[in-house]
Parts: sequence; structure tokens; C-alpha cells
Amino acid sequence: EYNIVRPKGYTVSFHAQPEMEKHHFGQTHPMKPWRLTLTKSLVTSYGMPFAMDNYLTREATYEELNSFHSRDYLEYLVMAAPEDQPRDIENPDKEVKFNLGGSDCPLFHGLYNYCSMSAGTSLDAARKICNKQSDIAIAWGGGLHHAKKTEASGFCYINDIVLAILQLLRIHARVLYVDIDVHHGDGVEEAFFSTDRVMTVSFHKYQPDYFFPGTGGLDDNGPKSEHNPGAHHAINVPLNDGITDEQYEALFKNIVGAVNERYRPSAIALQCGADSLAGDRLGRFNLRVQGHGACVRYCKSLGLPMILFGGGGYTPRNVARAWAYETSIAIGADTRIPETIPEHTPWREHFVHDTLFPTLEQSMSEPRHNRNSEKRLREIVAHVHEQLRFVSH
Ligand code: VJV
Ligand code: CA
Ligand code: ZN
Repeated sequence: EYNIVRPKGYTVSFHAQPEMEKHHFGQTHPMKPWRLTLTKSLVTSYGMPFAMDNYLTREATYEELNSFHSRDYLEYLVMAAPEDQPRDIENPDKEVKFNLGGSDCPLFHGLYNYCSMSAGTSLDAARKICNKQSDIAIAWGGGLHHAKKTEASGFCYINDIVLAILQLLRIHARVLYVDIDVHHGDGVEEAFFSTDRVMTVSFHKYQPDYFFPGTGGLDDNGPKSEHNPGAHHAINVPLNDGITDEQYEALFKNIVGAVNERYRPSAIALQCGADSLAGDRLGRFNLRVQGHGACVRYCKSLGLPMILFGGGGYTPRNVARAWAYETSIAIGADTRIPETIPEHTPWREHFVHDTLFPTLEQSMSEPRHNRNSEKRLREIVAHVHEQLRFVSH
């Protein structure tokens, strides 16, 4: 028997919009908004809503989206209809305009509503942090880190993270952005390229011309001009296939710990893309739910107000496991929840194995070869520490 209680003197808010989960990118598209329903189902069956403030979020307004995105792009996004989706079997990546309509960012029914709900979730989370009504605000429907000011990219149309950080900057002098999605957080990095008020740190698989989006090399640290305040305020941690929990956790604590000490942010925005888990349809790493969650636990231990965003994650059962476990970390119930998925969990059969923590063997037929040498990881750490010497206290 276990008991989920509200953490004392500590507020966690959970922001979601079930309407968002009903949207479809297309039959076989890897991005499945339904994974959010599966996540909520697990969070609820473990009794976690009792320990949080739960909010049904509103849609972001056009003006709110316009705080980052250009009018010409937004106007097109409002107007674009699924009928405009090219039906060119020969050339499925032919896009219409603003990188919309290709196979990565298709035009689908209700696209604008989907985008404004995702953004609304993250904006509501940011407002709760700004008003000091939450210590940790959870927005699993957000985390769409590739979207650009005037262009969709990599399944992302509206950059809800940028919108949320812009809200945090009204109150917070310095915001730390951390990104554990298997892809490079290029849209967020680019949006805050020229400012020293946001420091971005992305861990990702890096292999230019092969793995999306191809940016985020070790030497990409912001503008090269020393006169630009954004110089040295982008940290990239390029990784290879097969990285393990032990390596990732050590790297994460070392780098995020050093960044925190040097930069002294007053708030953290953490993108928790679950495509860095073992067995992900698009991912390459060997992380388990515990290793992924350890990053969230470490950020929480820094004692700063924090937003947790979703992001990638293409094996829905594992996305739900990771985000439910990370919700339990936020409320401090991670040591008390049972490892066996509760009997009464809706769609329990979708989890295949009845544990919250599948082994690597349960996650994939054959574990991926680890191509991260200890020597290379030490070089990465050394480079990051070198960069941080240029960041003023
Ligand atoms: O690699 C790419 C771009 C291409 C052009 C489009 N084709 C489909 C693939 C190659 C160069 N895109 C990536 C985008 C990844 C986005 C990740 C988003 C996040 O997790 O970071 C945050 C939410 C890519 N990788 C795999 C696919 N696209 C892919 C897209 C499909 C698909 C299978 C794979 C789109 C439709 C369908 N199948 C039916
Ligand atoms: Ca990343
Ligand atoms: Zn991703």
C-alpha cells in the first residue's frame, strides 16, 4: 500500500488539454498526440493528481503566438487547410510554404487548434511560475523545440518553449534551458542566440547530414563575436548511439551542475523529450526510464522554480512511463510508487510489460551498441568547462 500526499510547502501544477490529444498527424506519422492520453492515464492510476494542482489549459491567443512567431507565418497557419496538403506520392516531402505540408510537418485537420493548445499549456505553466503559484509546472503537451520564428520544422509548428521562456524573462533575470530530447534543441537555441539572459544546454545525437536537424556541434556555443552578449551562452553536448544511463547521468550532473554554478539562473526550463529512451522508434540511445528521470531529479535538487516540457517520444508506452515517473519525481513520490503498473490503469495492455521500468532487453529486441568512448565524453566535459570560463558570474 502506498499513499500519494501533497508535498509540504511545495506546489506542483499539471497543465493539460485532452482536446489536443485527439489530433492526428496522419496514420503512420511517428508523432502521436495520443501518447499524452496514455501518460495522463498512468499519472491518474498512480493517484498523482491528488498531490498537484490540475489545470485544463486554454488555447494561446494569436497575439501570444505573435510574441515570437511572425505574422505572415501565423496567418498562413490559421488559413492552411488539410486540402492544401500535397498528395504527391512521388515526392512526399514537397512542402507548400513555411516548410508546411511536407511529411514531417503535414497540414492536418485542426492544426491551428492543436498548436494553440500546446502553446497554451506551456504559457499557463510559465504564468504559474511567474506568479509563484507553482514551484514546478508540468506541460507534457509542449516542448516543441524545433519551430522557428517563420517556419515549421521537425514535427514542430509553434515553439511553445520560446513563448514560455519569454514570459519567465519578465520576472527572471537569467533562465537556464536544458534539453534531453535525442534531437538538438535548435529552435530555442536560435531564438535566444543574441542574449545572455537565457543559456541553452542541449544533449543530443549528433551526426550532420544523417541525424536531424544536423546542428549542435561541440563548438557551436553562440555568436562568435565577443561583442555579442549571447556569445558562449549555447552549450551543445553531441553524443553517439547507445549511450547508457550511467554515462548520461554522470555527464548531465557534471555539465548542468557546472552551468548552474557559473550562470546562476533563477529559473529552469527543462525539455524532457522521451525519444532519448531505449527502444524509441526514432531514437538512438540506451537510456532507461530511471536514467531519464535522474536528470529531472537533479534539476529539481537545484531548488529553482522549474517548468517541465514534453517533446519527442515515439514509442508511446515508454513516453507514458517516463513522463509519469517524472511527474512522481516532481511531487516527491518517486520512492513510494510501486514498480508494477496499477491493475486498473486504462489501456494497461498497451504497456506490454507490466513494469514502470522495463529492462533494455524488454525495450528493444537487441540493445544498441554503445559508441560513446569514455575518452570522448571527457573531451566534451573539458570543452564545456572551458566555455564556461567565458561566462561572467
Ligand atoms: O530527418 C528529417 C528530414 C527528412 C525529410 C522528411 N523525411 C520524412 C525524413 C527525412 C530530412 N526529419 C526528422 C524530423 C525529426 C523531428 C523530431 C522532433 C522532436 O522529437 O525533436 C521534437 C518533437 C525525421 N526523423 C524521422 C522522420 N522525420 C520521419 C517522419 C515521417 C515518417 C517517418 C520518419 C513522417 C511521416 C511518416 N513517416 C508517415
Ligand atoms: Ca536535446
Ligand atoms: Zn526529438
